[in-house]
Amino acid sequence: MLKPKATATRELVSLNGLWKFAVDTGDLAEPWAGPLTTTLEAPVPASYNDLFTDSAIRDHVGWAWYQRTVRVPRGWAGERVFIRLDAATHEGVVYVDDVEVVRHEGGYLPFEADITEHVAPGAEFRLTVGVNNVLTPDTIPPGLVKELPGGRKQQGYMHDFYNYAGLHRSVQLYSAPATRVTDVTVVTDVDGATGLVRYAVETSGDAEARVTLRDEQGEVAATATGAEGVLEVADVHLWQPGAAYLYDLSIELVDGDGDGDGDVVVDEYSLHVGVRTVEVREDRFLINGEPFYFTGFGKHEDSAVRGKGHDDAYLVHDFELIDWIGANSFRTSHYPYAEEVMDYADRHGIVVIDETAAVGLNSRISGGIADLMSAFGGGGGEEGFGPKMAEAHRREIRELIARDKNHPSVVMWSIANEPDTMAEGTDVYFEPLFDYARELDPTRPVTFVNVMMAPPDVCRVSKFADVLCLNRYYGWYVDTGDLATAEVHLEAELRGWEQMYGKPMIMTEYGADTIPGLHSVWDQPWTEEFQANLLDMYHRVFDRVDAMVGEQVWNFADFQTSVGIFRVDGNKKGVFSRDRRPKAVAHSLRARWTALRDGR
Ligand code: BDP
Repeated sequence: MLKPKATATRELVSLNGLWKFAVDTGDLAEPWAGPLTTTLEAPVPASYNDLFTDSAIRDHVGWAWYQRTVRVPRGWAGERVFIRLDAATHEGVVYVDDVEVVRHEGGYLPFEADITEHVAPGAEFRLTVGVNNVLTPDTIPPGLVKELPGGRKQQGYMHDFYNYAGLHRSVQLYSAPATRVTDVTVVTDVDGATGLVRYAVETSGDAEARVTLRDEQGEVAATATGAEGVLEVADVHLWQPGAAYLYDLSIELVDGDGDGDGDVVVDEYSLHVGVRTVEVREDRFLINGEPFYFTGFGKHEDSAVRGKGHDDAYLVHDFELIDWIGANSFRTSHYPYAEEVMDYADRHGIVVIDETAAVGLNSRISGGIADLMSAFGGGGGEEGFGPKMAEAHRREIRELIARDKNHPSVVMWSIANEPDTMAEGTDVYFEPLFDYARELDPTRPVTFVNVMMAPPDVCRVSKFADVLCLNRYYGWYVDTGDLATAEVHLEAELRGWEQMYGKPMIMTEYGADTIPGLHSVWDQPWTEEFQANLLDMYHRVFDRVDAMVGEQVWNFADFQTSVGIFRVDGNKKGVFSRDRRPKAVAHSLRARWTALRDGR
C-alpha cells in the first residue's frame, strides 16, 4: 500500500486537527447520519483516552466517533479522490455523509477508500469515523471484555501496555489519476561495485512505466522502461547502518510508447531506495555482507496526554537520544509504528526489526507479567491459536509487509512477541505463518520473540525462526536482586540455545524497572544503580557467548500500562523516563554502545 504523496499528478489535503468527538454509550443512533451531538473535540492524531478528565471516556469499551466536514478541492475534477487513514485503533469504519466507504480491522496499519463517487469537487461532505477498541480472543492483539457488577464493561488483555485507542496517525484526503501507480516493490542486491535495484510497478489502467533512479545529488544513476526490470547502479553508494544513503526512484506512467516523443505523463510517484543486502549465515547476521551487531531498544509509541498519537517532535527527539547513546537499532515492539518513523529510520541509518501487533498471545501472562493470580481466564489461551486468530494474524503479516517492504531500515520481520510457544499445537499454528511471511518477502529473515517460559528444549516454534530473539528477565522476575545467580542462569540458558540451534541470537528484551532518584549501594531492585548493574551483568555474558548478535534493552522509555500492583503508574524499565530524561543507566549504556559503534 503506497504512502500518499504530493507529486506532479497527485495532491494531498491533511485532515489532522480538531474533530468532534463522542464515545458511544448506546445513545448514539447512527452517529454518521447527521451532525454528531457532542461538545467534545479531540485532536487527530492522538489517543483519546488521556485527553479528558472523565474516567468513563478513558476506560470506555466499544465504539467512539470522530466527525468533521471536509471540502474537496475544486481543482480535483476528473481525478480519483481517496480518503486514507494511517491507523484506527483497533477497528475503523468510515462514512462519507450517510455512506459507509470502508471498514478495517487491525489498529496499527493503514487503509483507504476511493470515495470519488460520493463527493464532488468544490463541495463539502460530512466525514465520520468510528473507532472500536474492543479486543476479543480472536483479535490481534487478543483480549477479553469482562462485564462488571452494574453492567459496566472492562477490557482485559495480556499485553503490558495501555490499550490506547483512537485516530493515532494522520488522516488525509488525496487525489490521484484514474490511470495510476497502485504499488511498487523494490528489492536490492549488490554485485561487486554494482548495485542492482529490481523493481515491479503495479498500475490501474493501461500505461507504460518509465523509471529513473537518481542519486542524492540528483544525478541520474539508471533508467528503465516497463513494469518490471533491474536497474544497474555503477559504483553504488550503499545504505549502511549509521550511514544512510538514499536514491530516489521516480516512476512515471506515460500514455504513448514511452520513448519520449509525444508522451504524456499521466501519473508520477516516487520513493526512496536504499541499496543494501541482508542475510543470515550460520550464526551471523550480515548487512551488506558484514556481520552486524544490534544495539538499541524495544520501544513503544507512548507519551503523556497524546498516548499513542504520532508526534514528530517525539520522533525527532527519540532518534536524537538513540544517536546520543550510540545505539544502531530498535524493534517496533509490539506493533507496526507510524510510517513517519520508518521513513526517518531510512533517512538516518537506524536498523529496524519490524513487528506485527501479535502480542499477548499467552494466557500464562497478564498485563505483561506471569499470571500468578489468574486475574482472568481465557484470552489468548482457551480459544487462542484458533482459525479466526490465525486469519487475523495472516492479515497483520500481509498488511505489514505490504506497507513496509521497501524500507531499507527494515532488516527482519518479527511475526509475534512472546506467544505461548510451550503450548501444544503452537508449532502447527506458527509454521504456516512463517511460510506466509517468507512467501510475501523472500528477502528478509523472519523471526518471533521467545518468552522466558519457553527455553530451548521446550519452545515448539524457535525451529522456524531465522534468528533467535529472546526476552529474558534474570535478576528481575527470577533471581530477583541476585545478580550473581542471575549471571549463572543467563549464561547457561544462552549456551543451551547456542548448542541446540546454532542460529544467531539477539536479546530483544532485558531490563529492570527503575524509579529515577532511588539509590542504593546494594543490589536493590528499582534503584538506578541496580538497573545499571543488571545491564552490565547481561553485557558481560553477551560478550562471552559467540552466537550473540545483538542487545536491545527493554525499554527505551517508561510507558503507560494497565493498572496492576507490579506497575507504578506504568512500566518503569525505561532507560529514559516517559518524558525522555536519562536515568543513570543511560550513561553506562552510552559508554558501551559508543565504544562498540566507534570500534573502540
Ligand atoms: C515482556 C513483554 C513486554 C513487557 C516486559 C515487562 O514482552 O511487553 O513490558 O516483559 O514485563 O514480557 O516489562
